[in-house]
Amino acid sequence: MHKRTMIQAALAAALLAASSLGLAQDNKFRIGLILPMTGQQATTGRQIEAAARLWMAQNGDTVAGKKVELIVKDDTSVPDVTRRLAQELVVNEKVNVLAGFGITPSATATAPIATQSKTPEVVMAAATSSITEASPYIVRTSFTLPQVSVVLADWAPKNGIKKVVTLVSDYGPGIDAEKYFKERLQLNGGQVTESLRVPLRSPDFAPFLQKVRDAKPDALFVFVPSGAGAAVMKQFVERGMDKAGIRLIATGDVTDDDQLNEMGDGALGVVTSHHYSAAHPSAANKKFVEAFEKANKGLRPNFMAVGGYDGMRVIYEALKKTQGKGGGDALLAAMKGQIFESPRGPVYIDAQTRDIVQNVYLRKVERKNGQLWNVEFDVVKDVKDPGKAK
Ligand code: VNL
Repeated sequence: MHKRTMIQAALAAALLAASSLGLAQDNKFRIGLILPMTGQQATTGRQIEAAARLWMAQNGDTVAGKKVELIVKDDTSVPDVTRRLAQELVVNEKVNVLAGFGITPSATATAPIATQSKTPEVVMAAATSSITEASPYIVRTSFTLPQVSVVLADWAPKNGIKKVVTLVSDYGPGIDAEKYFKERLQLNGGQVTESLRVPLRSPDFAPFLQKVRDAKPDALFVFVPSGAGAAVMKQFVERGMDKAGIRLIATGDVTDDDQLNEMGDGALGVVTSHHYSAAHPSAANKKFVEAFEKANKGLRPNFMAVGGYDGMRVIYEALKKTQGKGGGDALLAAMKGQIFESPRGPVYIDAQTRDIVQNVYLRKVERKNGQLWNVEFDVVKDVKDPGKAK
């Protein structure tokens, strides 16, 4: 055997031994929550940790006779760090479930560890379509970029938007958004005339926006990850794009509830598609938003918080169903097919794909009671990830 293969085999054996040992050892149920708590994606970590803690405060920390322990680790959104932390959590801390994952590369870097140790990996944030295919132990409670992008590409041409330039972060979810938006727009008789990609780390939007100005499309379609939307919005307005008659349309990651209020009037009227708005008018969501704000000094929950909150529900329900006696395979089986009402609306975990099926809403930024909100004005129900159809 090659040295590398031997090391991998030894590691796989260690991971498996560690995870099965963990089962019988004590009466604890450990959730290893790996998130970006510092660095460019820190808002995502803050939202998800707060949501997980809210879930536990509301639902207790004893489930099926087990004491639930949340172990939070900061991966600074560096995938090598995510992988190392996941390995330590499985081998040393004997976690029963791995969860979190702020960005796609972190989720996929952990996939081999989930597979080898037979530990469910609950992806609460990352949203590239293919993530769930990286391991049969991955279950997702966030969303996918194809899921929300096709809905906007159906809306646009019916609303005077035919010629579009796309601008996305140059990695998994951005490439998904670009591809699925473009294909669907073309199918609907529209056209993407140019596809621009900006780096994920410290992007400078100015030169790209200048290109868009010169191209004079009906609209600019944007995807950037949570936390980066305010910068795009600011530069879009500063460069007078809206005055030049170019509309901004985007996935809801751009008009992120975490930052929306700071974006100011420049954001008014921007139409986006997404699976969650803090303004979603349901009793369940009202309760969720109020409780979240109360527990976090007025911080408004965003779509990351909802992915974390629902992820905790999926884990708790699986623990209940297996009566605290299940290993990774039993937990995974109990996660598949779960159906429930989320603050975002009705959802289920597709048993075949392990991905979330949910409503996708069209929303417009409006000012209400002095605050900016993504106000939903239309909905497409039970949208499956289009990336899985092939
Ligand atoms: C991803 C997708 C990350 C959408 C995001 O924010 C987001 C990802 C941190 O898959 O990396 O809004």
